[in-house]
Amino acid sequence: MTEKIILHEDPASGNCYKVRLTAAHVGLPIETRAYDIMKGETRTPEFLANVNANGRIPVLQVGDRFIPESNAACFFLADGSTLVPSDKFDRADMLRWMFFEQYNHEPNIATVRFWLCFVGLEALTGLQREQIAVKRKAGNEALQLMNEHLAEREWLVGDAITLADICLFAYTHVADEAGFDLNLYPNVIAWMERIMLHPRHIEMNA
Ligand SMILES: N[C@@H](CCC(=O)N[C@@H](CS)C(=O)NCC(=O)O)C(=O)O
Repeated sequence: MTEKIILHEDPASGNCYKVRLTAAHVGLPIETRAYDIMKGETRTPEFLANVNANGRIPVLQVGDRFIPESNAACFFLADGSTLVPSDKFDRADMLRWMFFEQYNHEPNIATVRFWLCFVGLEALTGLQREQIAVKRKAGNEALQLMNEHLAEREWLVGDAITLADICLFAYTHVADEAGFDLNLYPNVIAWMERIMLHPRHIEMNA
C-alpha cells in the first residue's frame, strides 16, 4: 500500500481499537491522530468539513480520502488478508457478524459503557437512565447468542480468526465496564482468550 494511512481516533473508543487491532493483525503501520470526544473535538466545523460530516470517529484516512465507520475501515485494511475468508459463503457470514455487531451488540454494550464510564450516571438524562435496563437486556441477548454459537466452534466464522472475531472482540472484552457479567458466557470467555493469545494481538491501550 503506497498511500499514507492515518487513523483519526479517540484511544478510549472500542470502535477505534478495532481498527488498530486489524492493522496489527495485517502488519500495517498506521499513524494516529487523537481527538477527545468528551470535548466535542469531532464536532468542530473543521472536522465536519474535512474528516467526517457525521461527526464521529474512527475515520481511516487513506491518502486524501476518508473512510468513516469502524467496520468499513477494518475491511479496507484486511481485504486480501486471511482475516477475510476466501470462501464466498464464509465472507458473507463474516459480514453478517459485523452487521450484528453494529445493530445488536455495539448500540447496547458500547453505549452503556460510554454512559457509565465516560458521561457518568449522575450526568445522564432521565431517558438515558431508563434505557440502561433495556440496553442491558438486549446486550445480554447478543452475548447469549454469541455464547451459543461458540459452543462447538473456536471462531465465529469458519475455522480461523476473521474480522468478525476482531470486530466483536472490541466491545465484548470491556462489557464488564458496562455492568455485563461475562462469567455467564463461558464460551465467549474461551473465545476471547483465543483472540488474546494470537501472536499479533495488541491490547486496547497499547
Ligand atoms: N457506527 C460507527 C459509530 C461511531 C461512533 O459512535 N463513534 C463515537 C465514539 S465510539 C463518537 O465518535 N462519538 C462522538 C460523537 O458522537 O460526538 C462506527 O462503527 O464507527
